[in-house]
Amino acid sequence: MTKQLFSAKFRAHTNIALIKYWGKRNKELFLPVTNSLSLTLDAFYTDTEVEFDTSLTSDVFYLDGVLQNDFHTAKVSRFLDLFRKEANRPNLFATVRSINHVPTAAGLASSASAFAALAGACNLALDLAIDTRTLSTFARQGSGSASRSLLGGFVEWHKGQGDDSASSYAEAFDDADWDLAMVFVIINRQAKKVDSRLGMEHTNETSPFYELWPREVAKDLEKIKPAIKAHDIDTVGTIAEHNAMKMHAMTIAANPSFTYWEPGSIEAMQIVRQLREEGISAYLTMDAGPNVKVLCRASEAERVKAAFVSRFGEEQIVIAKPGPNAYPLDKE
Ligand code: 2P0
Repeated sequence: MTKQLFSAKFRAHTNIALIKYWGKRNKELFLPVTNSLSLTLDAFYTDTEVEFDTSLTSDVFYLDGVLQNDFHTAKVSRFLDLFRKEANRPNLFATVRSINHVPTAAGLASSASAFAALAGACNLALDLAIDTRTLSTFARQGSGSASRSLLGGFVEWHKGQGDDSASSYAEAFDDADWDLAMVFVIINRQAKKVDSRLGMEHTNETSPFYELWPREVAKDLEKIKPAIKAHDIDTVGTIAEHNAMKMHAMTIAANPSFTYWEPGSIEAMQIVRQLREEGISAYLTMDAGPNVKVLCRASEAERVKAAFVSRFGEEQIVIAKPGPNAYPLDKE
């Protein structure tokens, strides 16, 4: 029988949460404890090509040109299963080639752009015509934050109800078409020590402060949404910074305690506070890694960058602007 190929290529950008996702109520379906709200950014993205091939007997996964082991391939295969099921083709395997334009696993959300790009590519390759809202529920099941990377600008991921997968989707909250940037201070490009999935689970199970988290997130969301609509960077930044600090405080209070912060992270935080004392609107957020991201005005981003360059080096500081929806690419 002649083999048949169904292929497509997609690009998705990373996103950084201003109101964080930190805990699942259903681990199998990646259903979160709270809503979260992010900004998609242009500087970091993943390009993924998927080629379903009727002659293959198992999936094959290349990341940045390197053939991946069984452990990493199994994660991709479980994700491809969602699309095989949708297409009613349980035995149609694929070669996945993914290029990360993101320092992988350094707290720069590579899994978000990776699973969003793969979801987009599978949908197109198999001609499934899944709408973006539903596709975000698929992306979510690769990595929670991937649900938000299908969309550009400010994005809200709704926690949904009970065990209803369809109710936990991401949607555009607002475009970010104003004087806004995020400056990335890359403290460490190495893979993080505590994987975010394990870190959030451990925090959820052992931190006495976790029970406060859902209420804090609800309050922060209520306050940040009108501030985003009003383009009020100081209110947006103040709420986002406090939300991140509350997340990191929970990890310190976990038992055993842990933190994603490194000495360089704390130095970067001090520089952010110094910038504010100088009258610059600069607010930090941090994720499951040591890197510090600074929300600021695009018109002041070069000045913000300059404040970090002498301590961390030019190549460690990246200015990002709001990024677009995920989109298809021409195949090579
Ligand atoms: C976020 N993070 O909202 C939060 C804040 C990190 C800190 O989503 O287990 O890789 O794959 O759903 O999405 C990183 O966690 O976790 C993350 P899984 P994910 O961006």
